[in-house]
Order: sequence, then C-alpha cells, then structure tokens
Amino acid sequence: MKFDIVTLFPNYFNSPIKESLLAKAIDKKVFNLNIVDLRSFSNLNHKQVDDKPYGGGAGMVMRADILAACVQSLKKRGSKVILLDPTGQTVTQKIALQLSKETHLILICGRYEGVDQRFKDKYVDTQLSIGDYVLNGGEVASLVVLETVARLLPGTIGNSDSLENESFSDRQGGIQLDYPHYTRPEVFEGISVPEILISGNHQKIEEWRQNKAREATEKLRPDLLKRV
Ligand code: 6GU
Repeated sequence: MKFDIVTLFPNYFNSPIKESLLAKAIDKKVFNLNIVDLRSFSNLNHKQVDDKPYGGGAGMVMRADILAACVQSLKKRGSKVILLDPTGQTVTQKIALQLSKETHLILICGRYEGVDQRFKDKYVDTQLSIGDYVLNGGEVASLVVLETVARLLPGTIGNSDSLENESFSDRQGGIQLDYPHYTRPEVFEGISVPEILISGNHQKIEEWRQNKAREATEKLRPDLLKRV
C-alpha cells in the first residue's frame, strides 16, 4: 500500500512519523509514504498556490490548477484521491477498514478558507473530516487517517490479537468500547485488581470483559450501539 500526503507544510510531518510505530512499519515495507510539497507544482510568482475568492469575502482559496497538476503527477490506475476538509464525512473505524483495502491513497491537506470547488468536483473521490470542530488545515487530519488505516495493514502491529479486541472494533456484531485493563501492582492506593482477573478462569474472564465493554459503551457512548 502506498500513501501520498499532499501539503503546504511538508516539514510538519517529520517527527510525528519518525517518532512513532509508523516509522518501523515503513522500514519493514508494510507501506510506503511519500510527503509531497504542493508548492513545487506552482509556476507562479513566489510559488503561489492560493488566491482571493471570486465573489469576495475573507481568506484565500486553494487553486484548482495547481492541485490538479499535483494529483495528475501522482495518480495511477486504482488510486483513491481523498481531500481532508471540514465538509467531508467524519472518519470512522468502518471507513478506515475500507480504506485499508485500497492500494494507493492520495491524501490532500486542505488549507485556508477552502479549495476551489472545481478541483473537488473533478479530482476528489472522497472528502473526509475528523470531527465537528475547526482546524487550520487538513495536516492533523491526514495523520489521523494515515495512522488509523496503516495500523490495520498486516505487519504494522506485532500482535494482531490486540487489533481484534480494541475499542471501536466490530466485536460480537457491534461496535463498542474496550473493557478496563489492569497491570501490576495488584493493589494500588488501596484498590485491588478485580478478583476475576487473577482467578485463572479464562472463560469467566472473557465473559467479564465482554460485560464490562458493553456497560462502558452503554454508559459513555450509547450512540455507538445504534450505529451499524
Ligand atoms: Cl479535515 N480540516 C479542517 N480544516 N478542519 C477540520 C477537519 C479537516 N476535520 C475536522 N476539522
């Protein structure tokens, strides 16, 4: 699998990738990551990539022609072009799972007040957002998509067991939160680890965990139980 991330801030990506498990996966060739500087596709003065909005108003709009030149140079058969933009659909685990089956994702970080609509109409397959709040641009969102998708690829996480049981995974036919975890010490500030977890009865432990996961979901995120 290959990811291209198109951005006006290529250096922004240096440490989040180097200082994470993603770097190991890249070394192991689980996936390939290419950070693309959008500015290098501009032939304009000062490598300009945006301009004033037609119709007036505040802010700047990213130019369709420069974005198009960039995407054309990256695109192959089977590529999926994703624009990170607050108008997009919110990323979910289900979307991440679908994206993990693609061969090539081009993630474009939107900036400023927006992106020329003609680029969206002609070149973008999917617009994604990471939630109902405003960021300065799509850079943080592209890292969210990269990490959620990349960790689903075989070889990114050593222990694939931990993928199956975690929060938001499709477990027991539904999407739910994780069960509570405990490690040593056995007594912390007067509070003991739940007895059942030191009983050695694996079937009972599994039942307890499933109940706790359901309880947590009902209490904290009842909306998840209604989602398909
Ligand atoms: Cl993808 N972009 C911006 N600018 N703001 C956001 C977002 C994306 N997702 C949530 N807020």
